[in-house]
Amino acid sequence: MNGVYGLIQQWQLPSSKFLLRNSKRLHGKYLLHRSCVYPIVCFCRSMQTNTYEVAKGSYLPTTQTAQNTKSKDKVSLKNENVGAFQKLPMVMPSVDILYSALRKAKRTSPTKGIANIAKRERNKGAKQLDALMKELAAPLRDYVDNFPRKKYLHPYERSLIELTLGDGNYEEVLMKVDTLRKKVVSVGKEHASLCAKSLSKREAEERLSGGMGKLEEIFHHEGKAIDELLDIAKTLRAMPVVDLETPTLCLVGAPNVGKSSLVRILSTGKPEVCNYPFTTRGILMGHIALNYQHFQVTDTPGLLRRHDEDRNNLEKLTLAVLSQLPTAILYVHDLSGECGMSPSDQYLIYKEIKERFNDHLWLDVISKSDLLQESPVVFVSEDTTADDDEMVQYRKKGPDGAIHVSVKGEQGLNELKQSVHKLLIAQMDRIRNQTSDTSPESLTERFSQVHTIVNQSK
Ligand SMILES: Nc1nc2c(ncn2[C@@H]2O[C@H](COP(=O)(O)OP(=O)(O)OP(=O)(O)O)[C@@H](O)[C@H]2O)c(=O)[nH]1
Ligand SMILES: [Mg+2]
Repeated sequence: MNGVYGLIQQWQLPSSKFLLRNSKRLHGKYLLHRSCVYPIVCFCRSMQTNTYEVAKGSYLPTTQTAQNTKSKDKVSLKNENVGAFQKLPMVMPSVDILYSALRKAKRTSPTKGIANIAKRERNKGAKQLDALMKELAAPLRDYVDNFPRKKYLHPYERSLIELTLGDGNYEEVLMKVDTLRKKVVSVGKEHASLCAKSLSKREAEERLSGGMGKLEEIFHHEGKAIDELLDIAKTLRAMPVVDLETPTLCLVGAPNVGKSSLVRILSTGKPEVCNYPFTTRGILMGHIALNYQHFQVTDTPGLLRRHDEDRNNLEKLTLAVLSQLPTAILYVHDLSGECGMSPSDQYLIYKEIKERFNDHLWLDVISKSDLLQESPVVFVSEDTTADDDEMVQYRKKGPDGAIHVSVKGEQGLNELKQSVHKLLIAQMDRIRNQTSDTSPESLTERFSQVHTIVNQSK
C-alpha cells in the first residue's frame, strides 16, 4: 500500500461548495467495495480557512461570498439539515437602503388629473411619504422573515451562532431590525396622513419635507441594527460548510499537540501552525477525495483539562462538533510534553472525551515522535507516584493501538493515512446504514422528530 501513495494526485477544486455538490451527486452511489478501494488520494487544496470571530475570544470574518438570496422553505431546514447559513438573504448596508428608498420615493408623482394646486401637492406628499415608508420597510421585513429562527436550525448551527456571535446576540439584532421596521411604518403612515390633510400647497410641502426628514433621522439613528445584521450574515456565511452525509474526520486533542500540522499532511489545506496554544481559533473544514469519493476533515481548537462550565468558547466549539456532527475522531497526543501540557493532564482529558464520545469511530495518534527519541520535556510538577497502571502505560506509549508519527521527521505518516482511510470508509458504511434504516423503531423516531418540529413551529 505504501507505494501507492506515490500515485497521490492533487488538483485544486474551486470551492467546498463544488465538492459538496459532487458529493451529493455521489450520494447513494458508494459503489466501491472496500477491497477495491485504492488510496489514490486527492486532497482538496482549497481548504476553507475563512475565519470568524469567536465571541469574547475573538476575530472577524475575512471573506464574503455571494449567496443565494431566496430562502422561503424554513420548514425543510428545521433541525434535520445543516446549510442554513448559505441561504441567508443578502443584506444591504443601511445607507444604501435609505438612499435608494429616497430616490424612488422622490420619483413618485401625484395622481393624474388633480387641477387644484393644494390638493395636488398634498396628494403628491402623501404618496411620496407612503412610498418612502414602503421602500424602507420592505427589505427589513424580508430580513426578519428570512433569517431563520434559531430553534429551527440544526443543533450544530445553533451552537455556532451562540459561540461565535455571543448568546442571544443574533435574536437581539433581528429584534432591533424588526423594531426599526415597525417604527418606520408607524411614523411613515402618521406623516403621510398628516400631509394628506394639509390646507395649502406650502403646508403640504413642509409636511412632506418634515416627514421625510423624520424617517431619515430614524433610519440614520437606528439603521446600525441593519449593519450589524449584515456583519452577522457575513460571519455566518464564512462558517465552514458541513455535509452530514459525507464522512468526516475530526482532529481533537490538547492545544499545541500538532493537530493542524497533521491536517496539513492529511489534506492540502493550510491551517495555521504555530508553537502556542489556541492557534486554531475556529472550526476549519478540509476535504479529501479518495477514489472519487469525498471526505471531510475538521481541525478544531484544543481542549484543556477543566470542567465544561469553565471552558472558553473555542473549546465549546470543539465539543459542539463532537456532540452534534457524526464525525470519526483522530485524537492527537503529545507525549513529549512540548505542547506545554503534561502527558498526565492529556491522559485525563483524553479519558473524559473518550468516555463521552465512545460511540464515535476513533483513532489515536502520538505526535512529535522525533522529540520522544530525543529528550521529552520533564514536568517537575507531575506527581507520578500516584499513577495507576493505565496512566503509566499511557505515559510510555499512549493508548493501545496508537500510531506514532512525526511531521518533522516524516515518520509513520503513510501508516496514519492508511488508517485514516479505513476509518473514513467505516464511517461511510455507518452513514449508509443509518440513512437506509427503515426499521419500525427508526421510522417511529423520525416521525416523532417531525411531530415535535411541527409543534414547535405552531
Ligand atoms: N518536533 C516536532 N514538532 C512538531 C511536530 N508536529 C507539530 N509540531 C510543532 O508543534 C507546534 C504546534 O503545532 P500545531 O499543528 O499548530 O498544533 P495544534 O494542535 O494545531 O495547536 P492549536 O491549534 O494551538 O491547538 C508547532 O510549532 C509545530 O511546528 C512534529 O512532528 N515534531
Ligand atoms: Mg491548530
